[in-house]
Amino acid sequence: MTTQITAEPDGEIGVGAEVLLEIFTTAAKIKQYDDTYRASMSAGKVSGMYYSARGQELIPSAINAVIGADDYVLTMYRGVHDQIAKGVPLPTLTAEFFGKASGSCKGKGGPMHLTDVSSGLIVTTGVVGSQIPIAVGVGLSAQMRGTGQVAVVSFGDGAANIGAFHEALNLASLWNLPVVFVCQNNLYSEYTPFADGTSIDQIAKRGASYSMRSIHVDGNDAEAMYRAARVAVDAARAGEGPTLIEAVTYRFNGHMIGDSMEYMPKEELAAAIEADPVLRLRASLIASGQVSEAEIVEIEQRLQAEIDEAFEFAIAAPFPDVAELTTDVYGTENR
Ligand SMILES: Cc1ncc(C[n+]2csc(CCOP(=O)(O)OP(=O)(O)O)c2C)c(N)n1
Repeated sequence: MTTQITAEPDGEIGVGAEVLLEIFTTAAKIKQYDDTYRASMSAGKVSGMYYSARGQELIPSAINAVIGADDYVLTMYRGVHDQIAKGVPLPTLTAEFFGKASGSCKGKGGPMHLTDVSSGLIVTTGVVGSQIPIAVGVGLSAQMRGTGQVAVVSFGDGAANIGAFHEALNLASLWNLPVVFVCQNNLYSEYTPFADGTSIDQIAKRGASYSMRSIHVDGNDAEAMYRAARVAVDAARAGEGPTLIEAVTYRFNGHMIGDSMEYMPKEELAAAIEADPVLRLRASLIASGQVSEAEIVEIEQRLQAEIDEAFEFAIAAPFPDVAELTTDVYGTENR
């Protein structure tokens, strides 16, 4: 297996206008959902924990254009973009965020442990990096069952510094598992800049050291991100083992809502927002002449109606009964 780090994923892979529109539609849904969530918090309509992934939308949107409904996604507290891209229905997603009984985990998972097995979104975790070895187990299961399914696991640059990341990459490579490791490097780990907490300039180099196909890509470039996902998922499905993708991106908001963001240089943040990947893709789609602005506006209006409906449903939904506290504690109860 290659130990070379690919900077430019296979340029031969064509990315047609239809695929780009699909990526844009998913990304716009994530962006608008996030905008609505933060506006609802500011207006005092909703409260609780929320980890915005604004700025990172194109990564799961491009991956979603490659994987199927049967494939698995594992993510973390900053996982709203991964959850929406995987197709978790917005009403059950939003109700779970608000801790309501009609949420995907009956309100017991909340934002940090949101799971929706029927969508293939099988793990969200608040314990940094703990989803990475779980993905190895999920990949092993798919391999043993011979289903051709792929497990895609997202995590941040900070998570790539925990021991479990290294154990997971080692085993996945050794056992040739169908796992795609996606490091969404947003250049900050909580309040620590990437270079202050990581001993290497590219996380992708660590994949190469585990004899793993490794790709370093601009996660804000829809075409490059699609090619990276295509290479990794096709290889996993073909029995050619795991890939580590390091997708470089930037988060537009603080680690969590209420963060003063003093550790992020103002000019750096302003430049990232100026280069908003969703708006850039929107503009390039219109400029290419394949889609008109009116068609894009129609998509955005349809998405907003869907989002507003989900928020109204979730806000009005009841909280779980206190008797529910002791149910669903053991998996056997559901069998
Ligand atoms: C095991 C563990 N250690 C520490 C924390 C506290 N913590 C929460 S988020 C975070 C930073 C993670 O950064 P990164 O993996 O880069 O993800 P990002 O939030 O940037 O997307 C830390 C250290 C935690 N939740 N779990």
